[in-house]
Amino acid sequence: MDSGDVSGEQSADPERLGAPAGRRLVLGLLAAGAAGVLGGASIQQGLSAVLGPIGNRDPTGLVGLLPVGNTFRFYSVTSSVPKRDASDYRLDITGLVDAPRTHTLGDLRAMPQQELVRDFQCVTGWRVPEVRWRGVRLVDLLDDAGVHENARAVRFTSFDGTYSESLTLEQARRTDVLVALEMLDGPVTHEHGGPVRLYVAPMYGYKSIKWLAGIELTKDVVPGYWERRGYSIDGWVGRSNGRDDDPTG
Ligand SMILES: Nc1nc2c(c(=O)[nH]1)N[C@H]1C(S)=C(S)[C@@H](COP(=O)(O)O)O[C@H]1N2
Ligand SMILES: [Mo]
Repeated sequence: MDSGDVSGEQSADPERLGAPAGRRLVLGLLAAGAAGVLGGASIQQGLSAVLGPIGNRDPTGLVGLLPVGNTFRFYSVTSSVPKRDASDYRLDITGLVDAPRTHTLGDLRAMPQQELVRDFQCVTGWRVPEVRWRGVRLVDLLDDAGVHENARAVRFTSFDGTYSESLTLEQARRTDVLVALEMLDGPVTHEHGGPVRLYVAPMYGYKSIKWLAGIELTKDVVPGYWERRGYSIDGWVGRSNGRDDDPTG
């Protein structure tokens, strides 16, 4: 089975990894930038390339302040993830539903698509503004399967075999929660969690599970991977994890 290397926020909470080395590197890069060692567009490319791995474990929050351009980091808690495409991708909808479903990529592409242009923000401090997302509204998939009255939450699993996430049923029914087939004006790439990932627009990036494989309706919320390691179950941007001011006041 073909396997793609992705690395990033691996086994430890990025906010708890040792600070000193990261801080030294960050300050060194700031100095390099200030001295004009790099020029023009190459500053962004150079720093992005170097900062990729550092950004994944940025306990200082300083990386988020650097002028590195608004780029994504690629995160995975596993060292490799199998590749899936239209021939073998499946999305299972199970649990407290009338009609469990298995959708192929073709099935999902044939459903009505919703487009959203929204910022993407990781709780560790980086943000990519105005990303274009396209996919099936999660609520449409839930309605199609017929959610039981006693279901209160949704559990998401990944074909990386390790990551998981959760939403309350109320959150899952929001129209700005997508089972995304496209981001950044093209199919969701393998590194970004393709062919299908979740996109929870109003919440921090960790809610947007990559390599989505399973949607299970449950009685209660089952905390996800990072939530069992200290992140808030409700990941509203600006209202949790103490990193941002609440834009709603
Ligand atoms: N399967 C899986 N999904 C995941 C993660 C992960 O490690 N594995 N990391 C989460 C976090 S913390 C963030 S910020 C985003 C990053 O998305 P990107 O890798 O496309 O930039 O994915 C989220 N979804
Ligand atoms: Mo994140």
